[in-house]
Parts: sequence; C-alpha cells; structure tokens
Amino acid sequence: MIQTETGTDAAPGPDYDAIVIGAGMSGLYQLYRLRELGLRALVLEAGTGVGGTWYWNRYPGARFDSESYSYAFSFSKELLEEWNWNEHFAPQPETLRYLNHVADRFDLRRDIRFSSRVVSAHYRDAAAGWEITVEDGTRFCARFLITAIGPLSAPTMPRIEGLDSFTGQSFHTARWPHEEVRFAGKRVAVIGTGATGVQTIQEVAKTAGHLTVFQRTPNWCAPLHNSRIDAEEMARLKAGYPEMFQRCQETFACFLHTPDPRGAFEVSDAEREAFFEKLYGEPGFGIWQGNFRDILTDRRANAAVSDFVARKIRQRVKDQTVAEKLIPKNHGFGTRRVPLETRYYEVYNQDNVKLVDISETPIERITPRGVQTSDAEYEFDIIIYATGFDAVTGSFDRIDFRGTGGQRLKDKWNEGPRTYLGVLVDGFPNMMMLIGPHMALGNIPRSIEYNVDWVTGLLRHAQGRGLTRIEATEAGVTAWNDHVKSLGKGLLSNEVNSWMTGVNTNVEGKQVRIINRYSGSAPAYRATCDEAAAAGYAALTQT
Ligand code: NA7
Repeated sequence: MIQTETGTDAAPGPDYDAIVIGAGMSGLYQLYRLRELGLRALVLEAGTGVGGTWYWNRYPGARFDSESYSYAFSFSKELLEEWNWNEHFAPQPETLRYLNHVADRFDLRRDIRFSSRVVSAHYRDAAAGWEITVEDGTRFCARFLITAIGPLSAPTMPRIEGLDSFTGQSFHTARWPHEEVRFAGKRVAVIGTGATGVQTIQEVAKTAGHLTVFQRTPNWCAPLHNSRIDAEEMARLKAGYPEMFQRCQETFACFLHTPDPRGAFEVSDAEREAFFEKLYGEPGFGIWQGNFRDILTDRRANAAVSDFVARKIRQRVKDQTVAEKLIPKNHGFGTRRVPLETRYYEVYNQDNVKLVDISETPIERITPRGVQTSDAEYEFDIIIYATGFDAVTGSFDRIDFRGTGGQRLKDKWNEGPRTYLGVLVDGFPNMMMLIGPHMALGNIPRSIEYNVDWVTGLLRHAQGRGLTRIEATEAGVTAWNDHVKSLGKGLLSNEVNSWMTGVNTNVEGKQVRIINRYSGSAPAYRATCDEAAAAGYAALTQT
C-alpha cells in the first residue's frame, strides 16, 4: 500500500492510495483494476447507484446507438459468456441492469460511496496527494486521484427567462426521475432535437395527448434499424466475440463500422446512390462511420450524402413545409453527431404532434402555463428539456480542482482544455483522467478499457519504483495540444457549432468554437500511448 498523509489544513479522514470520482463504466472498470494492483481504492459517486450515463439518462426512449455487444466490457471472458443482450441496440433499462450485474459480479459496491458528489479536489504538496471533499463536507485523502466523470455528464438547462415559474412538471432528460412519468392525455413539450431529443420525441409521441417539439436547429438523423436478439443469434454473436472485439480495435473510432476506402466521386452516380441506399437500410452508425472516406472532409462528397438524406426526409414526412423545417440547412450530414432514429420523421405525420421552428419564432420565456414564443403562448402539462450538456470540460468545471500553488483547473482551461494524451495535466500531479479531454472517444467503452489499462500500467510503474509524484510537463502538454489541433484541420465538423466544437449557448464563455475533441483514429491514439508507456513514461516527471 502507498502511504498518504492528510494535508496540513485537512480534518483527519480515511487515507486511500487512489480515489476515483464516478461509478460509471470507467469508474467501475478502474476500481476492478486498482484492486488487482492491491491498492486501497475508493469510488465517490454522486448518484445512488452505479451506471453513470445509464444511471442518469433514464428519459423515455434512451438507448444505445452502437451495437450492444460492441459496447459491452470485454475484459472478462466469464462476463461475456454469461450476459445475454435482448436487443441489438439495448434500451437504457437493459444497460443499467448490465452495469449493476457487473458491479455485483465483481463485488465492486463495497468500495463505492454513493450519494457523494465531489465538490472540490485540492492537491497538497506536502503530502504529495489529493484532498477530496464531498457535498456533505466529508474529506478524503489519496495519493492518486482518478476522474471518471464523463465527457457528457453536466446537463445544461436553457438560458430562458421564467424557467422556475412553470406550474406543471418539467424535467431535464439527464435528470429524469426514477418513477415512471405518464404522458397519456397530457400536453407535452420537448425543447431540443439532438440525439437525446430525437429519442425522447419518438417515444413520447406514442402516448402523449399532444406533443409540441420546439426545434432550434434540425439535425441529420438516420434509421437505427433495431431488432431483438433471440437465443440462437446470441449464441452466434458470442462465438464471434473475439473477431468482433478485434475489429473494434482496428476501426477508426472503435465502432463495428469504419470509413469505406473509396471517395464518394471515385464511383459512378448509380454506385454512389446504391451505396447510400444500402447504408440507410442497415442498422447502426454505418451511414455516418462507414460511409465514403471523404464525406466528412470534402464539401462535394458531403453535399452528396446530405442531398440523399434530405430526399429521404422529404419522402418520409407528408407535409413538405414541415419536411423542409426538419432538413438542416446550416451544416452537412455527419458534421454533428448523427442521431439514430426509429420512425422519428413519421412522428410529424401524426395529428397529435406539432413542430415549432424556434429559429423563426424564438422562445421568449417560460410562463406559469407553458412556453411563450414570439408569436404565441403554448400551454403544457409537462415540459421536457432535451437541451444537452456542458460537454467535455463541463463536468470538470463543476468541481473545484486545484493543482500545485492553488491553481484552478477551470482557469487553466479557460481557453479550452490542455492535456497530455487526454490523461494528465501539468500542475496537477497524480491526477489521471479517464475519457478526459482530447483522448479518443468514439465507441466509448472500447476507449474506456484502453484508457483504464493505460492508467493502471502507469500506477503499476509508480508502485514498482516507489514513486510518490507523477506529473505531465508543460512541454508534453503543449506537444499533445498541438498534435490534437493539427488533427482537427480540414474536418467539416470543426466549422459547425455543436458540443463537439465546445459551443453551448447556455454556458457563459462557451460561444466560440474550439478543438474540443481528439479527431485522430483510435488505433493511432493507442499507438501513441503505448509508445509513451514503452519509453518508461519519459515525458512525465517522476519522483
Ligand atoms: P445536444 O446534441 O447538445 O442537443 C441539445 C439540443 O437542445 C439541440 O437541439 C439544441 O439546439 C437544443 N437547445 C439547447 N439550448 C437551447 C435553448 N436555449 N433553446 C432551444 N433549444 C436549445 O445534446 P443531446 O443530449 O441531444 O446529446 C448530447 C450527446 O449525448 C449526444 O451527442 C450523444 O453522444 C450523447 P441547437 O442545436 O444548439 O440549436
């Protein structure tokens, strides 16, 4: 065990080798690996249960957009063998059951403290460790701090006047109640049409008395084509797991889909159309992740696929005025996250559904009865805010992280995140981030497993050498930042406002586009991290 001391101004508290913030997928797996190292570890979790994203996002219709089995943990053969998925794209309750099963199976709960929202984490130089305080005032000290707080976990309410004045029920999708919310006979509003809004809308429309969708920007959506998995198919899938996980290791973003090597205009018009048609008819992210190699970099190629999907929307929506409102005009297909849908466009053919284009008639305020736009007041029983997250750095901004000399992480990242490999920050010794800013995202659990194993390797290295302090250098951080920036060049998505470019109209200071994501391939990311490890982590200061 690594000895820790409490900081000079800290109340006495339990000492740990490592504290992990968050019991989502990355926190759970990290705890499992920390135990293997024989370290004394504790996970602090704000919620009352495990699951992170899948614990908080209980909104109606929440489900995977990546194939369930490709999203699952791959580290345990026994776990893979015993778990059966019911659907190719599992709904949130199934995923949450899975993660609870993982927690139970590996007896993880005994080292997780629930209802423990971390409010601050301060590095104490004298102790070469972290002092972490949770909402109830309890302090914990640990040599190493591992953040597992997710890139999309800090929900944002819209900056609209009168939010608190509404007398009906209102919910943000990422803070959905644990009790069932019924929509039958109710007048329901959904504000927001990102991946979450789309899933919510298509589900709520099934039972709501009346549904009004407030859309500021339409997104390019494509069919999910979900289906059930029977026992026979599950057995076949299991038999193919080694090849499937191997494929995920080799694809660009760890999905089962990866770009086609052909350019969109290297084939005939008929072949191009047939390929788009095929992708549109197939399950999952193929049309986004497995399309011609240049649709996200070449304007003409991007216009071709955008035109194809626009035609589909016009075919599926009966009222052509509504169809035109649903077709994005300010960005091309795939330059924002593509929501996958199941009869989303057909929802707008229902008599009980109305689309309000708030780019034409903006919302002025929320009133006690509902929503006031520039041309009408709409009355509701329920308002659902599907208004997204303060992405990537938002979950960090909500905790008072302070490094050496009391410097605040929020200040350090004022102009955007700066990290070494997405994992470490100079001036914040012994802090490692899982799925931190500027590391490979994509099919996130695949990245999580790599990320956790890399951090575990670094801790093993520290353990073996009796190191008490590991820190990124400014030069290392600058080099990684420059690399990430250079990778972002030429990507059409970086010319568009979205959470992927760090823009959130509801958050002060996040109106300017930045390079918010690592946009290289996952294999390239892993190769760089593997090299860093093989070189004995020479880019880090180690004492
Ligand atoms: P997103 O993709 O950020 O979508 C948020 C939506 O809410 C989007 O349509 C926004 O319109 C809309 N929005 C946000 N603020 C407002 C205000 N003030 N007024 C009206 N409309 C607003 O979040 P999601 O939760 O859907 O998805 C996030 C990721 O989580 C997703 O990509 C998955 O990977 C998981 P805008 O486009 O800004 O005009």
